[in-house]
Amino acid sequence: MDNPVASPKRSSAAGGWGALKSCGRHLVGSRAPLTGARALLKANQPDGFDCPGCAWGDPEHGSSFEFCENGVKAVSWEATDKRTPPSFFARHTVTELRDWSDYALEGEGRLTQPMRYDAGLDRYIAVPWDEAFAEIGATLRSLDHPDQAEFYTSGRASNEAAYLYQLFARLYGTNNFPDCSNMCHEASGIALTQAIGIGKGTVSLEDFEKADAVFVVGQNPGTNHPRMLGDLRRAAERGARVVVLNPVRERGLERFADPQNTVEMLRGASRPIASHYLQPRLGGDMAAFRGMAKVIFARDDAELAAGRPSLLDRAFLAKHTAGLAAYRAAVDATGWEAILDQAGLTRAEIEAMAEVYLGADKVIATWAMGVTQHKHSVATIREIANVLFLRGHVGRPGAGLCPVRGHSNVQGDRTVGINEKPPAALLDALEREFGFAAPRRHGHNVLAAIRAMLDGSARAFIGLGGNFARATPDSALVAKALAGCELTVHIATKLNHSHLVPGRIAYILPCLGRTEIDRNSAGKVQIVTVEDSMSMVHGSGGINKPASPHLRSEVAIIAGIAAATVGSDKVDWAALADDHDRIRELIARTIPGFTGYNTRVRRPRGFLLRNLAAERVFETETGKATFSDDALPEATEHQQAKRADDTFVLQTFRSHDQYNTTIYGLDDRYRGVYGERRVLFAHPDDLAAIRDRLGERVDIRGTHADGVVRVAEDFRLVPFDMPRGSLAGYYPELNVLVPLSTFGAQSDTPTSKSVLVTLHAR
Ligand SMILES: Nc1nc2c(c(=O)[nH]1)N[C@H]1C(S)=C(S)[C@@H](COP(=O)(O)OP(=O)(O)OC[C@H]3O[C@@H](n4cnc5c(=O)[nH]c(N)nc54)[C@H](O)[C@@H]3O)O[C@H]1N2
Ligand SMILES: Nc1nc2c(c(=O)[nH]1)N[C@H]1C(S)=C(S)[C@@H](COP(=O)(O)OP(=O)(O)OC[C@H]3O[C@@H](n4cnc5c(=O)[nH]c(N)nc54)[C@H](O)[C@@H]3O)O[C@H]1N2
Ligand SMILES: [Mo]
Repeated sequence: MDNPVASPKRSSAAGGWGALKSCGRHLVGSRAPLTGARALLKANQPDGFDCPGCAWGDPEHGSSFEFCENGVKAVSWEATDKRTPPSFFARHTVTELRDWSDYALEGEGRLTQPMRYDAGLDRYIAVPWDEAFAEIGATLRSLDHPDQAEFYTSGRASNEAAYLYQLFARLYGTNNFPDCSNMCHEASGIALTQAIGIGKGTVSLEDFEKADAVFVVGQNPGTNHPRMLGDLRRAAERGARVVVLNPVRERGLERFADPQNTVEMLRGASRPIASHYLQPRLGGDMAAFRGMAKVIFARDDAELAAGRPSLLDRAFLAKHTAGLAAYRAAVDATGWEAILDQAGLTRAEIEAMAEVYLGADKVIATWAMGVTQHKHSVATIREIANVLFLRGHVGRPGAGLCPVRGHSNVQGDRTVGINEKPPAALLDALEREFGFAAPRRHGHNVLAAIRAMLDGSARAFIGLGGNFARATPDSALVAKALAGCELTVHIATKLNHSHLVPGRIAYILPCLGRTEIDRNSAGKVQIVTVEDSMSMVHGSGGINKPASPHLRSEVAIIAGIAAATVGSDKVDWAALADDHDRIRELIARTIPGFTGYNTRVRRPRGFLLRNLAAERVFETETGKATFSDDALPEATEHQQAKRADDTFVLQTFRSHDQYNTTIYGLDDRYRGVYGERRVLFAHPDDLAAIRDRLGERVDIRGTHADGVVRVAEDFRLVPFDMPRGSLAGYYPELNVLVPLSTFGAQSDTPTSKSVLVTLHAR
């Protein structure tokens, strides 16, 4: 037998040798194969660090390393031995660096020292930490009002860093917490709070072992949550039905070869995952679920008429839910024509979905960005919840609602207080503990923060991680917004484009990554904690030597800025930075669910934050699981595009070689794209017509009529199995086309999965 790694079998399934080969390349490419490999063995282990990749849960017996290709990339990206020291910045002006790609910038490696922008030289120059803190503090204090400052969080920040950050900003006097989740699962939080009283999912990993049917909606786990594929595959092997709703045929959802299964790897075998693969139109999921509900009600009516028992969980509906009658009326009022047109599915396909649902005792629904980044995302998620309620699929084993989170701690950051509309109970608790009057005004989310920076009412931007300038819509406008600030501060591990649109006073503050050892002044190793998509809170401690002796932990950096801004009378910042146990004690005293935090988090696998909805206690306005009765959108973007000649609906998604705005490589292996990112996927028939009219390469123009001209230039057309009339391409290159002025109802989430565009010859 060939050496499998040297000559990998090309398999058409996700995972498999392709994944292993890719891992080897990423470890070697990071120029840190040893540190990287050692680090990998500790990822998601009880005594290691939490994988900075995704927010999927960890298995109960955390002893065997769960292989994950994209976890490898995330770890080796951080554990690289490449550096961007002050000499790098001496060689390159900021203006010059602005022309570099995202890939090239982060490819230069880890930041090593705090840097201050010198406008005269157009370069970043190294500064001592204390000088940086003093000037940042003085500038924040000089603003007319605390609401002139924006405190952005990216979801990799630990619970400890996020808690300190919100405490600092509130002591300073504002609730301006734009957060990456505003562009991500905001709609899930809002819809679930309305429906079940808590903005989180209700399932655990164990539920996937019991489910009879799993609906995977608007999600590409083969790339973005690879460890979820293992759970889906095991479910499929047990005979559970896996129903995929995705306009695009994602290979990872069709077949999967488990890299941990030796026999399978040697035989080049793979297993089918999806039992049903349905390809709705972009934004058509609400209609698809509404159609299912119509079928379910009709089937139930027929059973009752024939004198047989109801197909619905009548006991659950009566005892635990509110609003069923209004929902039923809304379903009855929705015609099949609208359903089929919006969903882009046949009636037979929707009936098949309903049959799977009716044939299963335990149903789970999972979803991600394909659902949350539309105008009607909140209504869609409520519709998914409505359908699950009908047969009582919430709050019992093997069933439930599962928004699959993005960043590894985006859920935890919210739990510990990153919230621009904080509940009174949180502010009351902070006031009691720290003896200050917390600001009660609602603050800014991402879109409000951008508007405020653009109109001059916000003048300072602090970024705890992330890449605000590239992750947000209308990239050019956002760059202008940041550059117009009096102060910009970025706490980061690698250089990115947000750092290259400096405010008048601008800093890049380099921090330790999660894989690195964090020691306090007494040499004691510190851990941080994170919460996964299943509400499990666990510890994370680095094992690698820090990338530079000058790096500080995120906690220490926030503490330094806070002390220089609000002083240390109310909070002893230095003491908290020195011992994270003290921060956890404060969290335990002010955030519900964290009693005994320091002990419980040191148990293998950590602890589960109590989720009342999973126990069928629904803290909604009605005190019950609550049905919605929304009408379908009047016209989805697809329907609008059909009316206008030559208009397409574009979704922006992730390639297999990227982590959000971080580009690891230029391949998208599962979609057959190699060495390039400026591609535009289209249905083969659409593609042929476009090519005849315009040629191989096209420019894309946004058609949203708000006076802003939006053009993305030079994209190569690639045929793909997807509905006609839709296009797909990569974020962040296409963010120039996503309008700031279209966003989700209630959620304010940019509509990154439904952008109206036209194509033009080059
Ligand atoms: N390796 C890696 N892992 C990641 C990330 C990463 O960039 N790289 N990002 C992390 C983050 S922050 C997040 S939020 C998650 C994102 O995880 P995903 O939500 O899987 O991310 P996207 O690539 O945006 O994929 C969206 C999927 O939804 C489909 N889709 C688009 N529009 C629709 C629609 O209208 N209906 C339906 N049914 N489907 C639709 C697309 O075809 C695509 O398959 O992953 C996290 N994990
Ligand atoms: N068009 C379009 N736009 C989108 C999306 C989309 O699907 N389409 N998705 C949206 C979603 S779901 C999200 S979550 C956002 C993501 O938005 P962000 O969270 O703002 O972006 P990231 O690309 O994850 O941030 C990458 C940067 O984080 C820094 N970083 C990495 N690790 C660490 C660390 O440990 N500590 C610190 N302090 N910094 C670190 C590095 O400097 C790196 O350059 O983008 C959104 N934007
Ligand atoms: Mo996300």
